[in-house]
Amino acid sequence: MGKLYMITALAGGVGAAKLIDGLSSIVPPEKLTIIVNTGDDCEFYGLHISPDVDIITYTLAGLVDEEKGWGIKNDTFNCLDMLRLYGYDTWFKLGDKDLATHIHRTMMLKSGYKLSEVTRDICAKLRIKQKIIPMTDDYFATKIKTDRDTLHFQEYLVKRGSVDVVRDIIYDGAEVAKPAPGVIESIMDAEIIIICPSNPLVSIGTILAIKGVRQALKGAKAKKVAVSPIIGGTVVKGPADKMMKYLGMEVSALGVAKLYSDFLDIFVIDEVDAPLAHEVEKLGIKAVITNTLMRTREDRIRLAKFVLDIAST
Ligand code: FO1
Repeated sequence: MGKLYMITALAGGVGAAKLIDGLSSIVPPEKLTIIVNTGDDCEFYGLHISPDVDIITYTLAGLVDEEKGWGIKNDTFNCLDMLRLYGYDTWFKLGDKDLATHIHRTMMLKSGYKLSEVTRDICAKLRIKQKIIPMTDDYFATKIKTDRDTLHFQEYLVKRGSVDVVRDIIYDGAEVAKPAPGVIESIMDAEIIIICPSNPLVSIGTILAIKGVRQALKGAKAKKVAVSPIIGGTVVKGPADKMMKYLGMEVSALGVAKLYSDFLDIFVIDEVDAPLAHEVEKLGIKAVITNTLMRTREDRIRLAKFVLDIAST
């Protein structure tokens, strides 16, 4: 790779973290900014949890539990065991070390710092040199309207195991939430923008729902490349396929391309989806085909290199 490009990535949790890990091994850290979904943020025991921000942070710090894709490796759950004894709900598995992050975040927020400032502090302390920016410092909660009730996203995903029929997705707070400092700037300054293979509705869709973000993407000079999170009609992880089906969308890479068609230049789809390339191109998006599965670290690096090569030619 010749020129060193300024790269901004839009990211959710586990799927995004794999590509970000690949990118971080080939891109100098000062050239990489990651804008992260905060629609999944939740509160337990008075603590502010920011799951996607933590997944990206722990991954870049080399701390993530690789098997689960979230939490800290070799963490213990003594605190949670004790909380269970006291009668608290413990379905959201917060490890002992992980809890330290949430305690630190909550204490800083209570002292008046913004989520983006807290994130910067955590990154500095974990010696992360890439810039991680939460999409907003304001309240934003993704809620899932099922055929029975309305749930916070983590209740839908973790507590109920994403078994419910999804009637609607509510971006609670989207009308007032402003982009965090640096979000719009990093989109406008980037030479390459990467939309990670994350849930297009509840990870990327939330970022796009923040005032000014979609507009900035449309106007940005950067080459905008997305990697499809849907391979052969299903997802590697998470409920994106179920959600898209219930909401009457086409559950395929093409269905995802349609959600990004107003700003996207290039769409990276898997080899098994090669027959969809023509339809993607009819949307005015260049379709490129490769193996998008990231099973190993080598896969992550290979896909990251592929994305950068495609974006810089
Ligand atoms: N995912 C689960 O499936 N079960 C859990 O108990 C769980 C706990 C958890 C704690 C901290 C954290 O940062 C993430 C956690 N996740 C858990 C992952 C999280 O629910 C989702 O993967 C993301 O919100 C979607 O990107």
